[in-house]
Amino acid sequence: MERTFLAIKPDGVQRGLVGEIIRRFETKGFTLVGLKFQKVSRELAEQHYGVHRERPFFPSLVEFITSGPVVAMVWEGDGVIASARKIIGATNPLNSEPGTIRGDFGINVGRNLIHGSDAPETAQTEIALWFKDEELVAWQPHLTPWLH
Ligand code: 3AN
Repeated sequence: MERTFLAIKPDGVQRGLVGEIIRRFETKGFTLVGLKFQKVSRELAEQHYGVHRERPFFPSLVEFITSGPVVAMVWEGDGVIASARKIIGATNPLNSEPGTIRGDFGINVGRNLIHGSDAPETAQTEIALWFKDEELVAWQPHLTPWLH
């Protein structure tokens, strides 16, 4: 089953959008398999954004992602990588469609609320970078007996 890495960035946490953002993936039908709330070290930030190392905005990107706590998550489901990118919306919130997370809540490309892996290879790399195997929960909601 496909998995992706998502992180609610410090602006999403600061603005009280954690519940709203998680709700969108839950109600879509994807399965949460990993979740943690943490401050990001400079080392982790630089590894995570390694592909952007040469870009002019790299220092401010690292500065921002380490500036406050983030919610790191792994979500599972058929086609979750591409679907999550659609739910998130275009990189620049001014170009994101209404109905997407960035389209509904953002106006600034440097403060675009949430990160989502862009392909199977990056999803695998990012999940391994942010989570240990034992921090991920393999479960199938539809096979779990009703609890109420
Ligand atoms: P996405 O997050 O949509 O995959 P990427 O991977 O191209 O976008 O960029 C990673 C992050 O770098 C973005 N989420 C955004 O915060 C930041 N970023 C991208 N382009 C710019 C830019 N032109 N100016 C400032 N920050 C940018």
